[in-house]
Parts: sequence; C-alpha cells; structure tokens
Amino acid sequence: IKLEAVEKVNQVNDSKELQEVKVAYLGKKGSLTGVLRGMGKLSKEERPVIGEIANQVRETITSAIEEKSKVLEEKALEEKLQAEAIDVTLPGRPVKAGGPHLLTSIVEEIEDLFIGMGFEVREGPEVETDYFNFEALNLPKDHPARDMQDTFYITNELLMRTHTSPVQARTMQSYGGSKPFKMICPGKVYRRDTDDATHSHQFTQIEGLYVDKDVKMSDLKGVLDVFAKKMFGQDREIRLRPSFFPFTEPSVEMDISCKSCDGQGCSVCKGTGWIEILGAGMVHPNVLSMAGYDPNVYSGFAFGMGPERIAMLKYGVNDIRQFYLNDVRFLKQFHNA
Ligand code: FA5
Repeated sequence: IKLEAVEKVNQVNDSKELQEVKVAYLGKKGSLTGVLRGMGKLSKEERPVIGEIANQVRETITSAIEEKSKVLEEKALEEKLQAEAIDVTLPGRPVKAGGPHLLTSIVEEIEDLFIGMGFEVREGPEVETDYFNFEALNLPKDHPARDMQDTFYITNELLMRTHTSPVQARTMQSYGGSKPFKMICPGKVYRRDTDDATHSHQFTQIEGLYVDKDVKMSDLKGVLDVFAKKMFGQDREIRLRPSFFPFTEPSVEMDISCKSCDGQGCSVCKGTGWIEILGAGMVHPNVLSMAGYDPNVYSGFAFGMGPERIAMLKYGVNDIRQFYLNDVRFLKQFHNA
C-alpha cells in the first residue's frame, strides 16, 4: 500500500487529484483505513506489530501528501504570478483630462478681480420670494417695470429669481442697517426670454453692491472702469448710457465695443458695434430704507452683469447657446482660459 500510495502521490498533477489519492488511502473507505479496521480480528501478538506498521505507512503517506500539496501550491502561485505579470514597457493609455467650463472660469476671474478691490462674495437662493425679487427692490405689486423681466412663477409668492438683485436686499438686512460693506454675488437667474444668440432663458449674473456713508456715482464709474480695462484690455471702448431700473437712481447701462466681430452683421452686436454687459446705478433711497439703512446717512452703488456676454466678447463666442449645449469640442478650447 505504502509504495503504491507514494507512487500515486508523485504522479499527481493538481490538488484535486491529490485529494482523490488522499481519500483513496486515508479516507473512511480508503485501503489503509480498511487495514486498520481489520485489526480487531487479529491476534493479541499480531496487533501491535501490524498496528505499528500501519501507523508508519499512514505517516509516510500523510507526509508525502503534505509535501506534494506544498509543491502544488507553489506551482499554482508561480503560474498566477506569470499570468499577472505587468509589462511596464507597453505604451500607456492616456486619460483625457477635463477642465473648468468657460463660464466657471469667467465667473472666477470676475470674482478675483472684485475680491482684489475689497468685495466679499455672497450667495442667495435661486427660488426666491416675490418680496426679495421685486418688492424690496422698489417694485411693488402691479408696478409696470415688473414686465421688464418675464418671470417663471412657482406660486403667487414664489418664483425663479429673475436677477441676482434680491441678494442686495438680503445682504443689507443681514448687516442690520448699520455696517458699510462691499459684496458681489454670482449665480443663476431665470427669465421667460426667447433664446437667441445673446439671450438665454437661464443665464448667469454677478451682482455688486457697495454701501457706505459717502458712496458717489464717480465711485461706481471708477470701479466699472477698472473692471472693464482688466477684463477686456485697454483697447476696448466702454460707454455708459442713461437707463432705468426701479431700484437705482440714477441708472446706467454699460456697453462694450464689439471688436471680435467688427460690429457689421454680427450676431452678438446685431450690427450696432456694441453689446450691453451690465446694468448699474446708485441704490434707490427706498431700497436702502426698506433694508434698514437710513438713506440720509448711507448711500450705495449697485450693478448686475452678465458673465456669458462678457465671455462672448472676450473670447469671440458668437452664440450664448454654446455655453449650455455641452459640446466638448467647444468647451475644450477654453480649458486654459
Ligand atoms: C438687471 O437684471 C438688473 N438687476 C441689473 C442691475 C443690478 C441694475 C443692480 C442696477 C443695479 P438687466 O435685465 O438689464 O438688469 O440684466 C443685466 C445683465 O444681464 C444684462 O446687461 C445682460 O448682460 C444680462 N442679461 C439680461 N438678460 C439676459 C438674457 N436673457 N440672457 C443672457 N444675459 C442676459
């Protein structure tokens, strides 16, 4: 039995076969187990002799199996390592790197510029109350100027904000009517505008507000001038036009010359040579007092600009809808913008 078993163990090629051999000799019905079971029938004298031999045989077979098992394990490991070997000389598969959206870059650039002039960055809700979006900005119910911004209403009192100006009132309230401050607020706004090359029903605005004891129109002009020159370079022309907003008095709009498309027949400038990028003005006394600031002590200026249009001018984008189509061919041109 011993020789036969050891021979079989040597011939085995994998752990399954080894297990079969083990069962055949040492298992419950195995041949060696059979011998051990038969011991009871032996005489007193034969029993210890045969018993010792049987034990030796069992030990020999067991250790042969164990050794073989180790050899097989090592062989399996070796094969696994071979199969998983990494060829470091193969060429790599490049991963395409993403980058910030042009609009994100422009908003961050504008933020940095105003942070540099001492403005803090604020946020406000996109679902806004009628009070903050209109009433607190001197636009009572039924005021005809509400028609200037076609609104998506959710309920009678709740709407998608049509501009970032409600954050003016929210910020003033948070300062309790007693502290001077400078803030900007970037964010999404919504209007029932028909989409075209320069209008989108959802777009971005950046609000600016400076409230202090002696803020003048010339401060507004100075800040807008620094902004425009830094953003577009010295060679762009800037013009301020008198305008109307219920929350500012006097009010202006700022246009930038349209060099990228020479004005004529261009979809951005509609042939005029100019594109409007922001509305601004001196904060209306009613707006100050509704938010708790005494208009006899405090004054302020405010502006609201459209970063999409600023990016269009700066990078020669001829259709605002490009910002929202998510066409990677368009977007990746500006990854280093
Ligand atoms: C306003 O929204 C005022 N809240 C701005 C303001 C703030 C005035 C503070 C005074 C004081 P207006 O509707 O003109 O104004 O929009 C401001 C800017 O947003 C525009 O100059 C333009 O750059 C951009 N804009 C307006 N409508 C759209 C639109 N449909 N698509 C893309 N950009 C737009």
